[in-house]
Amino acid sequence: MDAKVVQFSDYVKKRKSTPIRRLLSYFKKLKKSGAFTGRSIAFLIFFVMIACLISGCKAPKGRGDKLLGREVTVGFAQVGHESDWRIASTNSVKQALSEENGIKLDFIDCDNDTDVQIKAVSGFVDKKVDYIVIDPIVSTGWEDVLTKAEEAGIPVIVIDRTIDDSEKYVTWLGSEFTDEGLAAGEWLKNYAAKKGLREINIIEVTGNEGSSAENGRSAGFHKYIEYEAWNIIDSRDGEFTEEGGKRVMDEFCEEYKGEFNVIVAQNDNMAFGIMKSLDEHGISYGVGGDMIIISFDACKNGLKNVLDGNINADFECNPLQGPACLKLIYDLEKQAKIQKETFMSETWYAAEDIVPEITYFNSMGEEVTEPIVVVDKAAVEAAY
Ligand code: GYE
Repeated sequence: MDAKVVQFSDYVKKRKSTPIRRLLSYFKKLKKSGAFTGRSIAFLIFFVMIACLISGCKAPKGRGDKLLGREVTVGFAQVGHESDWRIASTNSVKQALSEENGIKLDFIDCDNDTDVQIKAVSGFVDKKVDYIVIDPIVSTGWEDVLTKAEEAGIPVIVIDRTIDDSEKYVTWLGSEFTDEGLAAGEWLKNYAAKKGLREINIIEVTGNEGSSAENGRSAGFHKYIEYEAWNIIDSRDGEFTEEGGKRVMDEFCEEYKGEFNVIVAQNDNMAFGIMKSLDEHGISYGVGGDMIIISFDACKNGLKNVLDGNINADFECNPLQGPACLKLIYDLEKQAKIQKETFMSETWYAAEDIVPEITYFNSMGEEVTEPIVVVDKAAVEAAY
């Protein structure tokens, strides 16, 4: 047990024993004085009621009835540490699933290795943790290990990316990636119309193949490529990293120089690498440049680049999923009914005030109108 847990149990002890101790000392005094009268018994009952009320109400902020009544162990198999988004996700989960909140977290950074991730989950089952949280690197290959968790009676919570080949998890919490891609397509359609761009020739740098973030963003954006008959020059995997974005863009600059005018980066870190490559190849980009850059995530440095006019539009993906994940665990502890899916709310950002809003059919087939927020200093400040 480490220092924090000791402090926590000390606190519980204090809360429970104070009124009882007071009651016992009152009893002793009464016994000594031989004063067990009707009046003193009535006073005693009144005192007991007040003591119960006080002990019930005096819980400090953030705890009280949220306490789990037992230490809950949670194993979290995180994707890795490839991007600003990922770091924010890890911090958010670690902060929420803390000992202060009654949770002992077993965290494994799987470093983008799917075998490591399956082994991590299998290991959590062997360790008999109370819950398993998975952010799946890829969306397939899960049935066996999730069956093992189910047979051991361990509920699995999936966050961020989805698992598409097994139903053996209790709930999922994350973003609608297809909508992010659709929104990006609708924004580009409107932006190109306002700017009078006749030809759209796209270079796409995707995230890890097989991840639901990549699948969804590609599926959404490619609907527009199809409907609008835009040209897609090439598409390659930049693994969601700055180095990957730089490497792929270097290749594209060599192979297709002068043939493209739109670059889609499926996350901000790859956009940073892409911009480095464009600088080295003497290609201008952003507001007033030769390339339109579209990115996803909207992390702090991403939005700073939008504010500076380097990235034209950035479609947010919200990594701050820790508190909602904690709430799901509390609900499961209370055996409350929980939803199979929870969606994070997200904002679409742009550098210029040219497309104030977009209207499109989202992945549920609903027609939605959403604002495009022009980035200012406050938006950068508030970003993760
Ligand atoms: O966009 C990227 C990260 O799964 C939504 O993974 C996440 C993606 C995010 O590395 O930056």
